[in-house]
Amino acid sequence: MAIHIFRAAISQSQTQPFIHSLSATLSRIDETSKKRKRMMLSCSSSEVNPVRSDLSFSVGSYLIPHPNKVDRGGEDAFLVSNYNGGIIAVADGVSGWAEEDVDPSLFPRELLANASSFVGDEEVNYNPQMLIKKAHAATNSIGSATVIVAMLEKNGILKIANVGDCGLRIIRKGRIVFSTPPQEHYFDCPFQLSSQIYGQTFLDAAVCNVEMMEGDIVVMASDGLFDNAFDDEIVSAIARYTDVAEAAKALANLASSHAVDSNFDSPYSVEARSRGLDVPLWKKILGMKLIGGKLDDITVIVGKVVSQETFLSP
Ligand SMILES: [Mn+2]
Repeated sequence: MAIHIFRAAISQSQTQPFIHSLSATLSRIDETSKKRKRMMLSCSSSEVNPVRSDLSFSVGSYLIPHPNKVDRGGEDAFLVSNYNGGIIAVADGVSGWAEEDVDPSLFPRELLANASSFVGDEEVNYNPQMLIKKAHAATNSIGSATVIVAMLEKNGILKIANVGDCGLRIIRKGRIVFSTPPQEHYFDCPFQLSSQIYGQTFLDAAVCNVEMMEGDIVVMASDGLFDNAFDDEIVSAIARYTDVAEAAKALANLASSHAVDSNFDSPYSVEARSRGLDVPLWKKILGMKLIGGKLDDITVIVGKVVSQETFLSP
């Protein structure tokens, strides 16, 4: 209940620009504005101590490197910060740089180390697109990476900026209510921030804001999860865990088991076939098809939205 009292304190004009146009979100705004009116009446009594309910993330993470890259820890990087309501980010180093004798893990790691140092920056102003801009500008390593950043405001607004094919799902009451679509030039070539002039920039980021509710679960991951696990599998796995660290580990293990399974018809193989990629014709005639998981680094961050009541001095 406290959350509604807090919402009574913020005006419609302050919240409206942040609202993402999800129908689920919109119906909730209507509901909230009715409750807001009711709560404003009940708050008017001088005997009631004001209570504020801040939303924040409870976060668990898990990374399983590509089987051939275990010794170097893989080429994904991730960031978890408790600044404000919480910041989570994943960057996935583009592996093609290994052919140029460049360690593909350097760029994403430096990118997110820089992002970590800018989380409270005045110019960033708690805007994930600006955080990407500043972190990218400060990165000196050669290489490139896809990156996704999500920042939760204490009022429940989740701000997301995404360049490439890392992704994020929001699960509410056992259903996915929001997904980020991947951005790519062509199959298997995602948008990417780069040390080179031809790469994408913060201006290419897909940006959106979603109003979160207490109990919502965010699953943020590198493509290693989404290429190997379907959304319904992710939702079922999440439903089995209350602990976010265990949930992240379970999702990473699920994707990892599919990645090494040559008989699993993964999201990656389904997508490849839909783009016209398949086994040679003679194999097709024998009833064979392109199938199997995709070996990759797998990084999973699970964030649960929790509320904390703050009793304010009268
Ligand atoms: Mn990857």
